Amino acid sequence: MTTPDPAPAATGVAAIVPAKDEADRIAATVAAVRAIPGVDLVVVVDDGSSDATAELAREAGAEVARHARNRGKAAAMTTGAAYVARHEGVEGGSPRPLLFVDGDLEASAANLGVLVPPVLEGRADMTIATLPPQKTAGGGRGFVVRLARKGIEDLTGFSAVQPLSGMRCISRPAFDAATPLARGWGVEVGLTVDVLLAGLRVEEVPCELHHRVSGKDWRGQVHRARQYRDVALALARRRARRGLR
Ligand SMILES: Nc1nc2c(ncn2[C@@H]2O[C@H](COP(=O)(O)OP(=O)(O)O)[C@@H](O)[C@H]2O)c(=O)[nH]1
Ligand SMILES: [Mg+2]
Repeated sequence: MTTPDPAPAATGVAAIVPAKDEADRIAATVAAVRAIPGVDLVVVVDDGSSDATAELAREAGAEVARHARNRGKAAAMTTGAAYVARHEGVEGGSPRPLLFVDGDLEASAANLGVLVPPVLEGRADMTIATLPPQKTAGGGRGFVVRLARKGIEDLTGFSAVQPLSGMRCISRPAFDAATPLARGWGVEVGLTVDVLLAGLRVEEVPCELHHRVSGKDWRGQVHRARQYRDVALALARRRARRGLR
């Protein structure tokens, strides 16, 4: 008796861009992501935008999934992954890894190519981009970053340089290990913790990226407050699951 051959390894990745009101930046981001070697599908998930994000993404060559109403970043990522699963193009092969990309990176998104080979070649289960200092300073004092870093470290022993970075390439088994995703802005911390606790390998990779930095204005403050709430909730849930307080 012969054992069946394992499914051939995936040769491409599917990019997912969760986006809300990114009309100014989405076309440049999509164009840059489409040019990354190995990316064979770009799905923009328009999360109830009130601007032309969806149309501009489609014109730039992305496929678009829409939420009629805003449901948050994690829900958009889940919708994107389900879209990819429904349109899986690799006949009989392993499901493609997913490349998550924020919509506000514009041309610098092309530099995300470094995240792909470690996952496609099976050296890592999830790669995470770390960003260089940005051209403008952020408006926060790093409370959310420190909460996230310490929470991840306490649960897993892994010390993340940039625990909130949204740019990640992740194998499908690793993605499944983190499903259902932590809600809202807790999604990145949830992914890191769940993938590590599943015994899988996470690697941070420096990447030349530039995005819109949240400032000191009220929008920036509200964004950071929501992030703090969602990160704290994601960590609390995971501590509770392990019987920790
Ligand atoms: N799905 C979804 N994505 C959002 C929402 N708000 C922002 N985004 C996207 O999430 C990504 C990161 O948001 P951003 O404002 O750049 O946050 P920051 O990088 O943490 O300052 C971008 O692609 C945004 O378009 C939202 O309400 N829902
Ligand atoms: Mg950003």
